[in-house]
Amino acid sequence: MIPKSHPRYKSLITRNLIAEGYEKGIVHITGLIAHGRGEAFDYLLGEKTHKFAQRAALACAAWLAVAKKPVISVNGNVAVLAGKEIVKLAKESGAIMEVNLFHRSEERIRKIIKLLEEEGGEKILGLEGDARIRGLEHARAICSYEGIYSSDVVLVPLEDGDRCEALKKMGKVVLTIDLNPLSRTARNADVTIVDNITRAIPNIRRKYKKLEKPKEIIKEWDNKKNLQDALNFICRRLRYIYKRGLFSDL
Ligand code: PTJ
Repeated sequence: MIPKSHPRYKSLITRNLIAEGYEKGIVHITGLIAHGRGEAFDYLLGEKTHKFAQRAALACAAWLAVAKKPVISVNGNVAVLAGKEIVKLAKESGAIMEVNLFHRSEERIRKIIKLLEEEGGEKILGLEGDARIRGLEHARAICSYEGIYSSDVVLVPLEDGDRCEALKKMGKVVLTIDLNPLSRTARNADVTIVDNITRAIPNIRRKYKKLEKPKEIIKEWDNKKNLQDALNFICRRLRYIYKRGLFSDL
């Protein structure tokens, strides 16, 4: 039991979710490594949602609103960290949920679908595996025809860079959530929310509910500039701490 008074309570609880998810066979073992990388970047961000993440969440909501066939891709980490919120976002935005795994296994897909159904999710795709993401080899290319394959806009949080690129080449609008602004996924997506998924999904939902003039938001969106803002923030923060020797503040 982690005491609520622990200064890193939230972070430790989130870490436990990932560890339990692994023990239940939902999170892939490499999901633990991916989580650690995410934690490191969240540390640099001060574990807060910044303006650049707010702006990207708004752009993401705008794309979900104008999409003809929006799909939200769910992997092991996403399911345990934000399953409940993803189900709500899918319902509110009319998006289809597809369990789409990098390390594909039917057993894990079934477990993730069950988890999402327990949170109220319906008609979750993933098991069909009747289409392929073009340009990728092996099982990581498999997807659902009715889901990712025929989508126009796809939200792929915590995604692998190769698959993000392949989805772009298929002509999809790719929205992502990635704490690492330097990752290939972050740099290739149309909208990158540099924030923790635990904060980002509720944030997209808030923006979606109050959304006005989505087409204008999309027209003005500049993902590269926004990513640069995220990087600049991290650099400024590190420089500030370095200059003042306030290492305990980091
Ligand atoms: O369940 P599977 O088989 O589909 O596998 C899922 C993982 C995450 C293991 C797989 O997609 C993978 O290996 O991803 P990568 O290439 O490690 O990329 C994950 C990205 O997500 C990294 O850039 C991390 O910094 C970032 N990340 C990790 N945790 C979070 C995060 N971003 C936002 N919120 C997080 N909590």
